[in-house]
Parts: sequence; structure tokens; C-alpha cells
Amino acid sequence: MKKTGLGWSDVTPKHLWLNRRAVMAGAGAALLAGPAMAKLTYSPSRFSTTEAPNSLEDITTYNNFYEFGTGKEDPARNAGALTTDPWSITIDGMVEKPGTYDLADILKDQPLEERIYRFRCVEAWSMIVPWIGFELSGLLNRVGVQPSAKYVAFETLVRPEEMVGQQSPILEWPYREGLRLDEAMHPLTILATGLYGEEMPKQNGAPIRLVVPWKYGFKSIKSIVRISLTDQQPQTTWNMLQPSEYGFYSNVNPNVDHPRWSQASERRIGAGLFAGRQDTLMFNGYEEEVASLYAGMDLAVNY
Ligand SMILES: Nc1nc2c(c(=O)[nH]1)N[C@H]1C(S)=C(S)[C@@H](COP(=O)(O)O)O[C@H]1N2
Ligand SMILES: [Mo]
Repeated sequence: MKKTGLGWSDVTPKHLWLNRRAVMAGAGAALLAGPAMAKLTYSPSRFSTTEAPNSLEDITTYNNFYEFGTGKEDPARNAGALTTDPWSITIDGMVEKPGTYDLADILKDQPLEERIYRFRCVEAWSMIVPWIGFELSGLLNRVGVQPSAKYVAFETLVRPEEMVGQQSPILEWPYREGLRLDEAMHPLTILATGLYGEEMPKQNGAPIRLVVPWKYGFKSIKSIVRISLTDQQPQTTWNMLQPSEYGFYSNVNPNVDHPRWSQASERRIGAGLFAGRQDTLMFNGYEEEVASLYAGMDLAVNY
């Protein structure tokens, strides 16, 4: 895929984040060095927000990835142990061409784009991330979705020898997520293989993770090894753990509070000590694009 026009990495003073990367090399060299950070070729996207992205440092040092520990700094410290090459994804269930596919083969078919998305965690913080990825619909169309399929289920790798968090039963492994088929086919829904123009840092879900920008961050499952098409609503990790707090839909919604905190506002990571909280937007600001998917649904019931 030839790069056309300007991407964010062309207009960002590159030394800003390259310097940060050099600084970080002291703390976690293995995480960002080596072939896993090969340059990617991609096009810009009309779906990107014009808000300024967070720094690479913010994006790679404040993470939720419980396979590597529950602390925000644990993934940056521990994810270096993960082997991400070779990597394959099993695509099964109600598909025409089920199989276990090499990630390299999947990627040959899919045009990479830069998508600068707002990302809103259920914990009421947010970031702006310049992902590199491709539309999930492109992959699903390639393997052929059978007419009976209504949902897509995703699973993360289970490899406790490399994922220290999996040595404890903090969550029921594998981490699982799911989407309704129309949500999965929506053009905003991407599989991301990189950010800031480079391959995905391990703490962000290398080598491939989901990004669904109108839903709370936990729907964006990392290090995916299985994608299953089904006619049953899939089980999802946070819903299994605490159904009264985390529903299947998990759409960003400032009008429906989490039982233990308000979802009306958010703290932008990296904004500085004196920046105020900002209002959370309906569907995280993607209302125009996705509200029609939920027409007629009571979003306080289907949270
Ligand atoms: N496999 C897996 N995927 C996961 C998680 C996790 O713990 N394990 N955490 C989720 C949560 S709660 C958030 S907010 C995002 C964080 O993504 P980031 O670290 O790239 O910002 O990943 C999501 N995907
Ligand atoms: Mo989250």
C-alpha cells in the first residue's frame, strides 16, 4: 500500500516522540526496540479526529493489560516477555472459510490506515491515539460471514509463562470480548497493528488488537488469537466478573453512570495538573456515525 497524502506522523515534529522513545529505552528497552518496531506503510483516514494525539510515552506507560499485571505501569514493565512472532489467529464458527491463519498472510490483504481516535476508558480517563490498522469488516468479508451469524467473539492469547498476570486468577482467562455483527462490520471498528507509524508496542496489545472507539476501552481486546462468528451473544470478561457494572454493550454514555462513579466527565491523560476534567461525549463523540445502530434501544438497560 503506497502512502498517500499526509499522515499525523508527517505533521508531528518527530523528534518529540523519538526523543521520548530514546529516554524510555533506559527503562524498558526491550519493549520498543528491534524488529517489532518496523516502520509501517499506511494511508490517512477521513475517520480521524483533529484533536492532538497523546505522546507515545503516555500511550505506552499508562496501560490496562491485566495479563501483565493490574497496575498502570505493569504492562510496560512486563510485556517485553511476550513472543509476538510467529502469530496466528483462528477464525471459526459461522464462517465460510474457517482456519488458523498466519497474521502475516492476513495483513497482505488488508490496507493499513492511520486512525486518530478518541479512546475513553470506563475508569473515566481518556487519550487520543494515532492507531495504524484496518477495518475488521475487511477481514470478516475475506473469510465470509454466514447469514446465520449475529455476533463476533474475540479471545486473547493464554500463555502464562510469558504473561505474568495469568499466573493469578485475577480474571478468568482467556480475556474475552464480543460485538454484535453490525458493530463489528461498522467502518469505525478496526483491528490495529501499530501506533505512531510503528508496529504495536507489546503493552498496547501486539501484534494485533481491536479498537472500537465509541465503546469503553475494555471492549478493545488486545493480543487476539481467536475470532469466532456465532448466533449467541458472547460471554465477555468484565461482564462475567461483575455484570451489574459492565454490560455487553459498554457504549460510552455520559448519561448512564457506572454504579460506583459518574461517567459524565473524564480526565485526559497527559493534560497536566491544572487542566480541568472534560465532558464525556455521547458515544465518545462518534454519535453521528453510530447512534443509528442503537435506535429504539433503552441504553440505560442495555449498558
Ligand atoms: N487482553 C486484554 N485486553 C484489554 C485489557 C486487558 O486487560 N486484557 N484491558 C482493556 C482496557 S480496560 C483498556 S482501557 C484498554 C487499554 O488499552 P491501552 O493500554 O492500549 O490504552 O485495553 C483493553 N483491552
Ligand atoms: Mo478500561
